Amino acid sequence: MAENKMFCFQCQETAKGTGCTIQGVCGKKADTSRWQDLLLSVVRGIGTIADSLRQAGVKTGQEVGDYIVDSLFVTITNANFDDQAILNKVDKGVQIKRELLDLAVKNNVSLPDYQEVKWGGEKSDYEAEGNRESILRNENEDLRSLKELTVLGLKGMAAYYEHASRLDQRNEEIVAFMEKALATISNPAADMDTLLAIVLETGKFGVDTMALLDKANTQAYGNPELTKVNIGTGSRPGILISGHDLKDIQMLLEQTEGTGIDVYTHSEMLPAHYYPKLKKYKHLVGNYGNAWWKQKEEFETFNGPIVFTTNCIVPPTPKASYKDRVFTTNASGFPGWKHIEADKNGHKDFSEVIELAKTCKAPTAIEQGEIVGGFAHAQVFALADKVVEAVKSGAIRKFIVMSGCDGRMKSRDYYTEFAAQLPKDTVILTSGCAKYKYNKLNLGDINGIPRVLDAGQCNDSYSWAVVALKLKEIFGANDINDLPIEFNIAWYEQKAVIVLLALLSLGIKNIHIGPTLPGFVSPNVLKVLIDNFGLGTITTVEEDLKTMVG
Ligand code: SF4
Ligand code: SF3
Repeated sequence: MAENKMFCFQCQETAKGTGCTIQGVCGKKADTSRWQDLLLSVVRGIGTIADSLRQAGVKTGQEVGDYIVDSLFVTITNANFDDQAILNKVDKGVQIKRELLDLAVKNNVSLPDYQEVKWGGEKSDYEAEGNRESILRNENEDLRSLKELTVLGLKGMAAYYEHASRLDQRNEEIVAFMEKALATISNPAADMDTLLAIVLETGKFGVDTMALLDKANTQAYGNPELTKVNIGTGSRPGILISGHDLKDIQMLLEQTEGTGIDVYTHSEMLPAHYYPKLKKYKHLVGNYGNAWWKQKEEFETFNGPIVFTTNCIVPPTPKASYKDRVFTTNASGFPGWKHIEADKNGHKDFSEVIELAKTCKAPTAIEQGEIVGGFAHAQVFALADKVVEAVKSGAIRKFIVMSGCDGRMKSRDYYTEFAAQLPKDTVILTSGCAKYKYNKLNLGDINGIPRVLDAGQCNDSYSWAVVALKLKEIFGANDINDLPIEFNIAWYEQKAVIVLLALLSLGIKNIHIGPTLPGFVSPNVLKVLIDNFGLGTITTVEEDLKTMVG
């Protein structure tokens, strides 16, 4: 068998469902994969040392937590393909680690002797350390599975934490947990029970992080409200903004106001339209295109500049006409694309993007019409009487949570068919880019309640947990699992992992995940998840309709 050039199994599209070993299906090269492995090893080292210092009562400062968060985010699927940007993060991490080691010596704090702590950080050893610290360093597949489940959950948590922190919401307990979890998975002696416990605790902190981001977003921009979003185009040049970071779209909207340039959202930025303090901008004209994986065609016809605030980037083909008009910011990056940095006050200057937009044609229309969204928890509560009445009268038989991710696999057509074939007395609760599989189907409404309720981005799955807990209270149910709610979650990358772990930590059982089970869950770990949580995958639309709706 050919030797592995790399090993990555973190997303749903991993080669053969087991792992990418030559090049990523996502386009990630073996070198990039090694530098990500190296960066993760530096992060584990820093997390372990910071955890020991914290236990000893020694303060480490905000820079350490921010570094851990940002570095984890950089390694999320489709976030950053730029080797130099990753290596710069490694350099910074080595420096932070040395400062923490000095702090430990000064305060007489003894540290664990794990490889991640001992590694000296010599540049000449980067390649060897990256190779040593690959995912396959853990030989036992069950221990590896639990460690990866933890770190992949931490990546999703880090992404959400970073968005919240950019809106000045931080939480020291979440950072402390991240450090503890990184220390736990660095420990070569950690056993199954210890690792299982840390996986479950990751879910608990996942809920806290989603709550933190919900607070950050709603305090900054108001509660999402029922909104119709135009999917057509205007006649002026436009800038397309993708990813999840609302602070970025806010700054872009402020800087484009009065310039004659329109702003369009793409993929996971669609929910920006639902927030009162963002939708007030008249030049936020619509949402262009679909989920991330269609970008290669859609960016061609958009004609103007594109700004990536986070994942999901698809590497362009050499012939792509748009490749000189793409910008990245935050944890995202791609070689050759200009990266916009924030100044020390968090401000970003988008003037280069705006000037470029002025030289571009208006977007070519690829669709016409509107889609409806904005059903986060506050908007659903505003309709609570109507919803409760519809459930009591039997007008609504079931809610199906279909949150999560979209992706390019043909098998995801399942979600379009499942949505289309759901009986007319069911309502889909969605969030994340999974919605693009069915949000243009015109599934109608039940007594004025749309049959697809979109809460927002993937992190807004939190809204469905809040709504479920509220319904439990209203209906006086003993158990959240007694409610007429089913979970049919589509996953792709690591934000969906933290959403899943968060739902499990809330006691939600019998969640179906698809289109396939994760490659990083070993058969024994899967058995634990099935036995304890009834976790399952999807089968056929007909079978699953019978199981979930009856
Ligand atoms: Fe493969 Fe997914 Fe990893 Fe990319 S992120 S290398 S597709 S497993
Ligand atoms: Fe989508 Fe990447 Fe996951 Fe935020 S943008 S849900 S896949």
